[in-house]
Amino acid sequence: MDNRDAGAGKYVWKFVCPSDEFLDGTPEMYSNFLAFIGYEKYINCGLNVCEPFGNCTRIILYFDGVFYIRAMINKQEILGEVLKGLMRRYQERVPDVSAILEVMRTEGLIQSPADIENDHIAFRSLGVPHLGIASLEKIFLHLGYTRRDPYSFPAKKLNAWWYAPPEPGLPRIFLSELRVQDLPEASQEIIQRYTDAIISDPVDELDLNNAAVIDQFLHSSNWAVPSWEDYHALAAVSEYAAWAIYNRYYLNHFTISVQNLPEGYNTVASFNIFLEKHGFILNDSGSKIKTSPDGLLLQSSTVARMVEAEFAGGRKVFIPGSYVEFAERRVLPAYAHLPTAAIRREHRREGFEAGNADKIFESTFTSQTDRRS
Ligand code: OOG
Ligand code: NI
Repeated sequence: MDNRDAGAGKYVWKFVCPSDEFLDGTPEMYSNFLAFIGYEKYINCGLNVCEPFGNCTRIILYFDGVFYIRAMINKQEILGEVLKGLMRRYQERVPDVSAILEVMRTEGLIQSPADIENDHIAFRSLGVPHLGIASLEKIFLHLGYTRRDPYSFPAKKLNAWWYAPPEPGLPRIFLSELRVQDLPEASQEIIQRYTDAIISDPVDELDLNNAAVIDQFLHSSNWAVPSWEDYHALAAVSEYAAWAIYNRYYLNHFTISVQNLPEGYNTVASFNIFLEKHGFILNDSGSKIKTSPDGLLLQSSTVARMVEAEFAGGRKVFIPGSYVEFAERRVLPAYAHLPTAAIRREHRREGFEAGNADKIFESTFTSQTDRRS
């Protein structure tokens, strides 16, 4: 297979037509046939290319007696589908998502959920060979994301990177991984019992031009469902490890941008008051508002709700699921003079902050989730 970019956000995927019968006809025959079923013909670089109408993405072309099928794929469309799939399952699993969207709507902050800007989404992973950030990031790099800055969390034994989206309207991505080799021997052994069978990067096996394939991968497992005993033993050492081995690549959180909400709700401080008035419980590790040293990135998050997990052998136990985050990105001093209407994403504080993130991770830790009961 030969993959290459065709520019302008389009992706060309080319392979020799697998069907021998295509090799029998003349170019004219196929041209006429394709025109008959609605394809438009034009000549490009000496190749006869049949450009499909509308949203149809398959192109058949012939050159020098060899036939190719070309799928012209818009990466943005694939990314849109992948994000939709992630959000759908996340919303099903995290009742706070729909509940927050509903109170935002009934109180007139938004007309519909589509009005919300998603600041970022986050995934967790296990840093073992063939998994972790180096594996997971391939999906998002392929779909147009750019790797930006790394973060280190020595006490929690975690690494992270953030990724900028191909377009400003799309969420940033925060990927973290557990430094498995830094855990005590016994915890490493537990994790390896699940992951040792993975001898190559599973993302390398995926057709990354197929949204359904990516969606399926992100919501299925590369390793066996853990036993309660293993989950419990890992949680005693690293609650992140326990979360990741059970929940895998389920979305850890999405993040409501507050700075563009109506006056009175457009700061994390005021939005927190709104959330608490409606009964949502916020992570108070450090403090409810996590503020970067430059004062320009403020974040808060709900405490993850417990979800019923079924462990190997059928034992069912409630464990921390996913949560919702809120972010306020203030205008950079260099753009302080701009009128509000002229402020766009590039005028605001970018990236993340290790000090904030360190506390936000605890949204799924029992020190926080116990506060719900
Ligand atoms: C990620 C915590 C960090 C942020 O925005 O800094 C974070 C996690 O809980 O996996 O989301
Ligand atoms: Ni976050």
